[in-house]
Amino acid sequence: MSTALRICPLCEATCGLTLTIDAGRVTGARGDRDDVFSQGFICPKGAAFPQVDADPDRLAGPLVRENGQLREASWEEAFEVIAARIRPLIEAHGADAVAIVLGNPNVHTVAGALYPPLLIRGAGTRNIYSASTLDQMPKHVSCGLLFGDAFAIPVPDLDRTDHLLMLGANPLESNGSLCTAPDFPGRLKALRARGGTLTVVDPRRTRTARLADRHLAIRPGTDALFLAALVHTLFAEDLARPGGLAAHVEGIEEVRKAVQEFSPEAVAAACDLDAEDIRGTARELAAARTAAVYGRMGASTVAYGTLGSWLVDVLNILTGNLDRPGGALFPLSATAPAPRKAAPGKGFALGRWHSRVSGHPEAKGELPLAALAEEIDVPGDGRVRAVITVAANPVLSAPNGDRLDAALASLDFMVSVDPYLNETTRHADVVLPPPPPSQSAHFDFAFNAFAVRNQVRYTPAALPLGPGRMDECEIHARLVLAVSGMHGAPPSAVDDLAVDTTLAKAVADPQSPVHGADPKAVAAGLTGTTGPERRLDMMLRLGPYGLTLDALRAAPHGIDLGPLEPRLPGLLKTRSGRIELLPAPVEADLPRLRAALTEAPDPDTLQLVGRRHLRSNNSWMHNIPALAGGSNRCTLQVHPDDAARLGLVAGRPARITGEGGTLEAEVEVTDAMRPGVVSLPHGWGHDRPGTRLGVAAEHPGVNVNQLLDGSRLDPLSGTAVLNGFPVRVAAAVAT
Ligand SMILES: Nc1nc2c(c(=O)[nH]1)N[C@H]1C(S)=C(S)[C@@H](COP(=O)(O)OP(=O)(O)OC[C@H]3O[C@@H](n4cnc5c(=O)[nH]c(N)nc54)[C@H](O)[C@@H]3O)O[C@H]1N2
Ligand SMILES: Nc1nc2c(c(=O)[nH]1)N[C@H]1C(S)=C(S)[C@@H](COP(=O)(O)OP(=O)(O)OC[C@H]3O[C@@H](n4cnc5c(=O)[nH]c(N)nc54)[C@H](O)[C@@H]3O)O[C@H]1N2
Ligand code: SF4
Ligand SMILES: [Mo]
Repeated sequence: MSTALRICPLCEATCGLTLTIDAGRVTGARGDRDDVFSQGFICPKGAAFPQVDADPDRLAGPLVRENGQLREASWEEAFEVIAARIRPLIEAHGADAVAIVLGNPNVHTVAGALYPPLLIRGAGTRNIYSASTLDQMPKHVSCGLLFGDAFAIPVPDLDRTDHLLMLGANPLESNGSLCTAPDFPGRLKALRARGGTLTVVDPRRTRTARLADRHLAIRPGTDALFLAALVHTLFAEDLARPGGLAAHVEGIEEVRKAVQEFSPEAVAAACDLDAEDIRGTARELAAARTAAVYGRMGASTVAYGTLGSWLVDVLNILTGNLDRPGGALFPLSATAPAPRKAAPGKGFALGRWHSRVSGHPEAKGELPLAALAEEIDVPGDGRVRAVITVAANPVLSAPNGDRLDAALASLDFMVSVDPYLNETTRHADVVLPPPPPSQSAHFDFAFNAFAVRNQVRYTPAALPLGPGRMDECEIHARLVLAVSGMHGAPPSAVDDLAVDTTLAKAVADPQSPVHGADPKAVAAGLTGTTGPERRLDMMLRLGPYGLTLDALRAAPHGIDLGPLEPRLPGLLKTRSGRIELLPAPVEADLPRLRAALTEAPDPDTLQLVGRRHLRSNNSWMHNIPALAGGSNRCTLQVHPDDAARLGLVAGRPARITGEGGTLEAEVEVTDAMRPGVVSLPHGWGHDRPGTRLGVAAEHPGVNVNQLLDGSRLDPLSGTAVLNGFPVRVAAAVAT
C-alpha cells in the first residue's frame, strides 16, 4: 500500500487529496493536511474520488461507429477515421462547417487548458461554443469592457474582508466558483467569527443564506435592478469613495447619471424587496472598513447577466474596494504572463462576427451554446455539419436538449473526447475516452487565476497509464493533428509548435524575462518528461514568479505565493489605459433594464431557479453510487403557500410547463423557497437509450433545460437564462 497526492478535479475548490493506492488501484482519498492551500479540507465528492476513478461505466478504449453501431476500435483506427472524415468536410463546406463544443471539465484538466486553443486554430472555425455561455460569460464581458481583459476578474478577498455581499451563489453546496477557495464554508464562518458581516441575496434560503447576517430573498432575475439601486444610493447619499482608484477610472459622473432612475423605491416592487433594506445594504457596504461584492450563477445566467456583473464591480470600485486587501482583488497565478508596465491596450471588442441563424454577436470568440441546435438544423450555407465535443454534455446542460439531441443525430460527423457514453456522446461517430483522473497529472491553469490566495501546486499522475489507455494530452494533440490536416505527425509536434510560437513572441518582448535570448536555447533548457510538462515549465519560467517545474516537483504539497496584492493599473488593457466605468455596450443595454422597472411577472406563472447539491456535479456524477440518493434528488421545490394554492402535494408528481416543453417531477414542499419561485436542479434526465450510465439510469430525473426553448439570452454575452424563467405548475394527477 502506498499514497500519492492528487489535486481534486471535481470542483473549483482544488483541494489537495492524499490517495491510498493498493494493488495499482485507488482505494481511499482524504484531505492532504500539508497542502499549502486546502490544508486537509475535503468534501463528500473528493472522498468519493476512488469510486469516480474506478467507475465501471467509464469507457476502456475508443469507439468508432460502423453501420450505425458503436464498436471498440484501436486508437490508430479512431484517429484515422477522424482525419479521413473531417478534412473533406472542411474542404467541401468551409471550416465553419465544424463546430467545437468545450464543456466544463476542460477547466479541470491539463489537456483542456493546453490544447483547445490549438484545436480551434487547427480547425479554423468560428463555430466555437462552450459552457461559458451557460455560466460566467457575462463576467468575462463586463470585465473585458471595464478592464480591457476578459480574464481580469476580481475575486473577493474572503480571508481578510470585513463585509461580503454575495448574490446568486451558494458555496455551501457548490464550494465556490470564480473564487477558488478550499473550505469556502469554513472561510465564511471565519469571516463572521472575526466580526465581519455576510449578506446573501438569493430567492432561496440556502445553507449559505442561513449562515448570513442578512438574507434578502430577491425576486429572481432582478439583481441588476437591486445593484443599480445600491449604486444610486451611494451617489444620492454622497457615499461614493473610490479613493486612490479615482485616478485610474473614467466615467464616474456618467454612471451617476445612468443610475438616476434606479432609486430604492423605484426598484423595490420589481425586486420585491423593501426600499429601506436596499438603502441599508448600500450604507453597510459603504461603511464597512473593507468590503467585497461577489455575484455568481444566480446573478449571471439571467436576462440582465452582463449588467448585473458590471454593477458588481461598479460597486467594488465606487466603494474603493477594488484592488485593495479586504476588497476584491486580481489574483496573479504562476503561469500568467509576468505583470507589465501600465500602458493603453487594445480594449475588448464584442460582436466581431455574428451567428448565422439568429445573428447573435460573438463574445470572447464564442457563440451562444443555446444557439448550437439551430446552427445545425436550420438549412442553408454555412450550416454546421460536424461537431467535436470535448468534455461536454450539452444535451443536458444547454436549453432545449431534445432539439439538440435530434440535431446531433442528423450530423455528417461527430467526435467526442469523453470518458462516458452519455446523452450527448451517444451521437458521436468516434469517442475518445481519457484515462481516469488517477492516471493524469494535474495543474490548475484556470483556477489559480481565480484563487483567493496566490499559490501553485503540481501533482504528477498517481498511477501509470492502464493498458490500452492514452493520456488525455496525447488524445488532444492527435485530435489537433487530425483536424488540421497533419494526421500522422508525432503528437510532440503540437507541443513544439506551441513552445516555438510562445518563445518567438517572448524573446522579442522587452518586458519578458527571456527578452533577447535565443529561443532554441530557451526551448532546449525546458525540463519535463512530456510535451505538456515542458509547456508548463515554460509558462512558469515566463511567469511572474520565475518558477520552474522542478521547483514544483520539489514541493509536492504546493508553494504558497502569499495573499492577493493590488495590481492596478498594470493589468488594464483598455484603450484609455483606465477603468472604463460606463462602457458603450453597457450603456446601450440600460434602456432594457429601465423597462424592467415596470415589468411584473405573469401572475399565472412561477419563476424557476436551479440549485446545486453538494454530492452532485452538473450532469456527470449521477453514476457514482456513493453520491447518489438521499437528498441529492431531482425534485421540484415549492413554497407551502404555492403548494396549497396549486394543489401540489409533497411526494406526488407535478407537471411543469415552460417555453420548451413539459416535465413531471416529484414535489418537495419547503419554506426555504421564496413564494412564487420553484427550484429544479440541472444535469438530470438520464433516460435516453444508447447511453452507458447504469447507476444514473436507475434514478434518471428530468432535464430542467427542456423547459427552455433556447431563445432567452442575456443579449450582450449570449448567455442562456437558466435562472428566473416563467413556468406553469400543476398537480400531475388529480389529488
Ligand atoms: N438549468 C441549468 N443548466 C445548467 C446550469 C445550471 O445551473 N442550471 N449550470 C451550467 C454550468 S455552470 C455549467 S459549467 C454547465 C456544465 O455543462 P457541461 O459543460 O456540459 O458539463 P457537464 O454536464 O459536467 O458534462 C461534462 C462532460 O465531461 C465529461 N468528462 C468528465 N471528466 C472528464 C475529463 O477528465 N475529460 C474529458 N474529456 N471529459 C470529461 C463527462 O463525462 C461529461 O460528458 O451546465 C450548465 N447548465
Ligand atoms: N456540488 C456541486 N458543486 C458544483 C457544481 C455542481 O453541479 N454541484 N457545479 C460547479 C459549477 S460548473 C459552477 S459554475 C459552480 C456554481 O456555483 P454557484 O455560483 O455557487 O451557483 P449555484 O450553486 O447554482 O447557486 C446559485 C444560487 O443562485 C440562486 N439564484 C437563482 N436565481 C437567482 C437570482 O435571480 N438572483 C439571485 N441573487 N440568486 C438567484 C439559486 O437559488 C442558487 O442558490 O458550482 C460548481 N460546483
Ligand atoms: S470541495 Fe471540490 S475540490 Fe475539494 S474535495 Fe470537494 S469536490 Fe474536490
Ligand atoms: Mo459552471
